[in-house]
Amino acid sequence: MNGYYFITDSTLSRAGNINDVSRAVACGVEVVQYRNKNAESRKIYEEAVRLRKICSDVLFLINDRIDIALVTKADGVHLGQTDIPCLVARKILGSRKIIGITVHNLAEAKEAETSGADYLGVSPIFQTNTKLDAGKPAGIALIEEIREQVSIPLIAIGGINHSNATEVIRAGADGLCAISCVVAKENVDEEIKKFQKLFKEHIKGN
Ligand code: TZP
Ligand code: MG
Repeated sequence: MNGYYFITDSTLSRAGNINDVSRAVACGVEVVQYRNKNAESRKIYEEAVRLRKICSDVLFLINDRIDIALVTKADGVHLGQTDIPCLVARKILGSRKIIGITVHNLAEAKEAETSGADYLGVSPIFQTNTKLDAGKPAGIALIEEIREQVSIPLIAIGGINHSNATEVIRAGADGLCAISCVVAKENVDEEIKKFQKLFKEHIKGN
């Protein structure tokens, strides 16, 4: 799992989740996470069914909702520290589904890896207005610290933009997500491509 990781945000989106995800898939993103904190379950279910079809050839993950992931045959879920524990989610989902866990420090990262997480969301790296309860920015030092002691992929998130993404990648993140500076812009695909270019340049530079 690496490169630009796409997360939906219908409150910031200009053209809606269906349009944004179609564009992200056309850009060649490897992962799409459907995150919807505001809608009722019926709406989330119906949108997830549509998004699953658009994401037939990319990894399709659902934020928080194990039930929606199961019923839409998503590839997995993304869970936070206050969601269903990773070990319990694994029991429900089985060994073949992907489970991503948000972590804020090294202890949470080690615990998530031991509990069978497939990748970690390292959060928040910088200050963000997109998730108001994200906590105190950890800086890229947290990516470096976790990178040294944990071997599963690290996806950095929180306040990442085109100016600070290079230091995030250099710190050891396998992937990154930047919601507001992609989804709130008119040309979602152009913004995604800029991040994808940074990853390509990093690979070449190494
Ligand atoms: N989880 C941790 S920070 C965050 C999420 C979903 C929001 C990131 O949004 P932005 O706009 O890229 O700062
Ligand atoms: Mg959650």
